[in-house]
Amino acid sequence: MAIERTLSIIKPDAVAKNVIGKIYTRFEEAGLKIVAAQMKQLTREEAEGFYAAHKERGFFKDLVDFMVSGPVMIQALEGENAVLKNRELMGATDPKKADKGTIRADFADSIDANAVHGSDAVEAAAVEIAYFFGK
Ligand code: IDP
Repeated sequence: MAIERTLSIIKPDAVAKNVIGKIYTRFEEAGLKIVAAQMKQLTREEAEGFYAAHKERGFFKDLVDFMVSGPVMIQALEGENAVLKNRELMGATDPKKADKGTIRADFADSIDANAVHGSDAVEAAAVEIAYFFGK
């Protein structure tokens, strides 16, 4: 299986709940290494640029408002099959639909405040990692 990298963001709701360590433990226990990390208060421009693919969606403004509502913890994760593995750890976008034991089922409150972001493909991961960490 290929060694991949993926971008993960612990969103403002989960940072405020003080569960960064618990989420990091899940990454580590699944064999994903944290190879870069930064805690950051996103600007509106950064949040809008990051989610540019969603800019025509009705929830875009709410999504940006939420992403700038407090600091986020951004990390690049590396490991076998990292993109899919992280998506499995995260669970479905809507925490009500997320499988038991996933990060979103355990730590998220709603589809807006859903605890984590994770790249959805290897190509997207490369773009997203470069967005925050450069080449
Ligand atoms: P993902 O984060 O599971 O990859 P995406 O479809 O890429 O989900 O959506 C990005 C983010 O936009 C979601 O994590 C969620 O916070 C927000 N979002 C997606 N769909 C909705 C919605 O229908 N209402 C409100 N927020 C949404």
